[in-house]
Amino acid sequence: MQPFDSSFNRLLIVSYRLPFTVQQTDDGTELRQNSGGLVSAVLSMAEQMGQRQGDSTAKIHWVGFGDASLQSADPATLENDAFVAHPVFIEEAVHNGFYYGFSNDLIWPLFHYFPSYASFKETDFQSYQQANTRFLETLTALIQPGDLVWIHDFQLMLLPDMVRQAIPSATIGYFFHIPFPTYEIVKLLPRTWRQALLKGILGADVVGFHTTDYVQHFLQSVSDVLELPIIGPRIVLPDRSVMVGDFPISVDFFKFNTSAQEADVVNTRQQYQQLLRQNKIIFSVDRLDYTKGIIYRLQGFEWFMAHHPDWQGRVTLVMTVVPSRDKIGQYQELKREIEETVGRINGRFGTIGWRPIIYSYSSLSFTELLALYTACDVALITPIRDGMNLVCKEFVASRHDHKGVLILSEFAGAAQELTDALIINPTDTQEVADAIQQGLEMPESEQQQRMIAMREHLQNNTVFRWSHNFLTAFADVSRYKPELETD
Ligand code: GDG
Repeated sequence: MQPFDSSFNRLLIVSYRLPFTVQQTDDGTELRQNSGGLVSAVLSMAEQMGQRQGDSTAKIHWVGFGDASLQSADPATLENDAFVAHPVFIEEAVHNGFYYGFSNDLIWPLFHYFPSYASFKETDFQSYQQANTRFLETLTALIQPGDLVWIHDFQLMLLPDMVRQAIPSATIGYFFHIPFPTYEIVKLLPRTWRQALLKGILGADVVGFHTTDYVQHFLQSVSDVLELPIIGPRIVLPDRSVMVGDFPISVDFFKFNTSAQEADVVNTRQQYQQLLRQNKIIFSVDRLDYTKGIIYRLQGFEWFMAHHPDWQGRVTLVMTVVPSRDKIGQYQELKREIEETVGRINGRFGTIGWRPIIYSYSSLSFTELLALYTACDVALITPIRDGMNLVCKEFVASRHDHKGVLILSEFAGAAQELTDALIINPTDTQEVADAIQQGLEMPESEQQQRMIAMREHLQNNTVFRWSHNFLTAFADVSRYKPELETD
């Protein structure tokens, strides 16, 4: 990768979550850094920008919500070798309306094509505005000339324009991690809300989505709602332009590839295989969420069991559901439905010596996750909608043995890239069942051929390339003169 032409002094990341959580221990405050994709990408960007860990002037400043654990912490302690955290404190009632209300009860279901789950409340929109303003206050106290501000995700759609109004010369990037839906869905938002949200995003210089479809949907919404001219990937405003592009996020390929070969992962994998008595393993893991298609997945597995009795006793579905948002009624109901369905399938097909589904409602350690990625014969990933889906990319990156089959929903952003997976429609029970059969019976030579192609793609398109490409887009923006193209 060519180093990007960086004239930025500092990187200011803004996202709902901070890069670490704070734990109070007997010795004082301990920071636990998250290992998610965004944190890895940002660390690598810091290196690319010539910054060095341990150099206090080169740390990355990260603005995010200050949860209860941060409220009692001494602000001077909120930094580690890589990051300085700037918590945004928001009073509980406003946070509830902003986060649980507008973000998770309206934008999340609506933008994942679940309009009937969406709750439209004026008070939630007001909380969303107030919370975005709180982020602005923390940010404006921080920004210096030459900084690059990179804002993330659907909780902060109003923030780019708020920053633009406060500091017109700021350099601002915005990345959207969930699907951007078709205009027909955006139109369900009240007119003033959809105008405000789109105008909010257009405060950025560069706006990124995972796929070209999301880019097209966004551009069409901007054209219809705000009636702004669009030239190629650029939205033309009176005084500047906004560059919109697809930047598919990815994983740290080398980390997964290498860690999957480490002794503790290999040992854990062997233990699992022994426990399952060398049965074939189908694996799935996702947060508890109605977007992840967990019920359809179970129905596909049930259909497969019913129509392929020769596989009974020879295959196990290991399904981990990671607790998430389980204080919300809809999620509690989904959990109940999943557990009822698992119980029914196990009751229908199980025997004294064999359980078709091993289900757990818990999270896995990194070692356990890698052990299951590498132990399984089939990874069954069936979201009804997913902006990208990193689990499928992590599975492929872990398969240094070139074995295993990926079954992937056509509605995950990743399906645009991982075309050598068995691509299915998750609501088509029979298609899912057929893919399970095809995956379990696929000759090793075909597994290898498909896996190698997908691994090559991921090796060339890591999370580091994602952030690199996003930052490189700023060079085009600064050179672009709208009047040259509109003439
Ligand atoms: C949003 C968008 C988009 C999961 N279970 C365990 C565990 N995980 C880790 C995985 C993966 C991450 O969580 C999940 O990432 P996804 O991308 O699949 O899904 P979301 O959390 O919904 O993320 C999504 C993403 O943003 C990035 O833009 O791809 O579409 O919805 O990294 O490994 N990790 C461990 N134990 C678990 O049990 N250790």
